[in-house]
Amino acid sequence: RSVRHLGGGIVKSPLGPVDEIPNENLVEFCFKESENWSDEPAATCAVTGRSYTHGMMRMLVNRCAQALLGHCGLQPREVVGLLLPNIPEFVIVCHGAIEAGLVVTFVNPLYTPDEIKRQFQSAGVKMIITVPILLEVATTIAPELQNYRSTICIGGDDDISKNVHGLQSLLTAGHESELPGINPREVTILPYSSGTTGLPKGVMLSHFNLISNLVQQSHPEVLKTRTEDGSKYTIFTALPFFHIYGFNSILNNSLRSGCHIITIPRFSPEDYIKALETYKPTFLCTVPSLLLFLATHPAVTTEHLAPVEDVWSGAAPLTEGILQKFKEKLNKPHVVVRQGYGMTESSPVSLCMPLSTPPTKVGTVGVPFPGTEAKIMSLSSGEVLGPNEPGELLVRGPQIMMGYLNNEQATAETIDEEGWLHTGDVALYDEDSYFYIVDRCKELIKVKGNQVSPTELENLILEIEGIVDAAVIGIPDPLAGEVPKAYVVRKPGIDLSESEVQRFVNGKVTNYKKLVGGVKFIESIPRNASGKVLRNELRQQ
Ligand code: 4UW
Repeated sequence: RSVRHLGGGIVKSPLGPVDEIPNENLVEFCFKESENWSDEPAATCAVTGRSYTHGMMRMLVNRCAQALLGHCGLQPREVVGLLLPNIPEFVIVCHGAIEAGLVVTFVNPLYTPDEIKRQFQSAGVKMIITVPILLEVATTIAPELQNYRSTICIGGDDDISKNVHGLQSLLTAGHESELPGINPREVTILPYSSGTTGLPKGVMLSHFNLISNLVQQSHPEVLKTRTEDGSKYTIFTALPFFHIYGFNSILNNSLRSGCHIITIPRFSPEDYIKALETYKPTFLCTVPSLLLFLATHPAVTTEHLAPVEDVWSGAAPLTEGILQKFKEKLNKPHVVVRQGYGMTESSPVSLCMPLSTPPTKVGTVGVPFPGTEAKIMSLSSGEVLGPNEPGELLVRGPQIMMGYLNNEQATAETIDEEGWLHTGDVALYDEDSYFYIVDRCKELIKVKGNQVSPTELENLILEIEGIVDAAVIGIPDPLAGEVPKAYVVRKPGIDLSESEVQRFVNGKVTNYKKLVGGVKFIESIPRNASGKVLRNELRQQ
């Protein structure tokens, strides 16, 4: 895709260029200073209290890397699939695999077996790393993955009959092997995103992409990692490490800066509140639906939030209503809830509110990250627009992905010849280069910050006998932000109800993809001349 530059121009980052990006692999970068805080806690599970110091974590990551190559026989560049909740050991196996030169793809552990299988087959997974409660799912999927080697179970035992290694025995057996040299420009993680259209695709992010975003994030106007008295932040997140926000912006940033990250394996109000009480986190990383929970749940008190000095929100639009309710509960006027804007395809952050954001910039997602450029392209004419005119947001910087795995066409449709990532979000910027996300011009639906691909749900609906066409859109929801709703065309005379369609789909997908917005039979799906669904027309219905 090419862009004509007429009225407007490129918005450079007011934060200046990015510092030099070290020529290292992600693990070297994240643990570079770990000796300085070797005995301090790196990660703690709030439910069980299991905890690792930065020094222990560094050592175990290295041991895991050696075992993956030496004992498990994986070769550098092969793909490992993580089927894991947020637990401290995520770091041992994920960063271990990365240090071994392997490529890591992670999946939502609450996915259905079919959803997991599809991603792992697409990514070419040779080993699944999981926990005892998901081991059966992993060993059922394993035979359907080509050239599969073995499964690792964290907190489980060796089981030769099922080709399973317990992590503990791998780490204690003293497997030694030489770790490979790693080219930081090669792919290291493969999260999945449906981008602007179609099914979820593997997003190839290199060490360089991820480190760039961490260096950009460490700009003093962007990130604080120490409290007023100089102690390191305690960072609490319920956001999953299998999503790029949790993985790079939260987990890797916490490791790199010597902070203490508190994890819970699965969100529940009780566990979340208990973690607030026990660990008194200073930094909360959130999405709008989590802020809404904190603001409105009667068991969350202002007292619980008293230690909080910094709050982030991103991954979905933050409404003024939610923000105000949360600020009332927090009752700390000096703490600003800072929004960031990111995408899996940009490692993830490209815009964020600097610490000095004036209070008058209500609803902004901030300015381009250091070393990041942005511009706005007219949806109708393709020309580049000036301030206060809404159009598609394009961003460019060192954090932009290498491309989609095995999908040159989708890559070319998303990153143009000049390196601009076409985000599929509609935005505008003001005279001071503050950006505002106003709409989405891509198909993507976001439910509580989670991606839902309409194509995936439409394909499932089309599996039902007697259905000829389907389109899924997001409709507004006060709790989730949006929920999926299906418009369906059935063959005349067929005996099929709307609730049967809903039940069929809901039985095949994880919770947040369910057709909570309902199913509606219609005469025909509005499409343009090239067959593209006119989603706005459906929305207006
Ligand atoms: N406002 C409105 C926002 C916003 C938004 C994202 O699942 P993905 O691919 O990725 C993300 C990443 C979000 C993120 C990461 C790190 C970070 O620090 C931060 O801010 C604190 C946010 O969500 O979905 C990408 C899509 O999600 C929407 C938008 O449509 C984007 O294309 N989105 N952030 N602040 N919408």
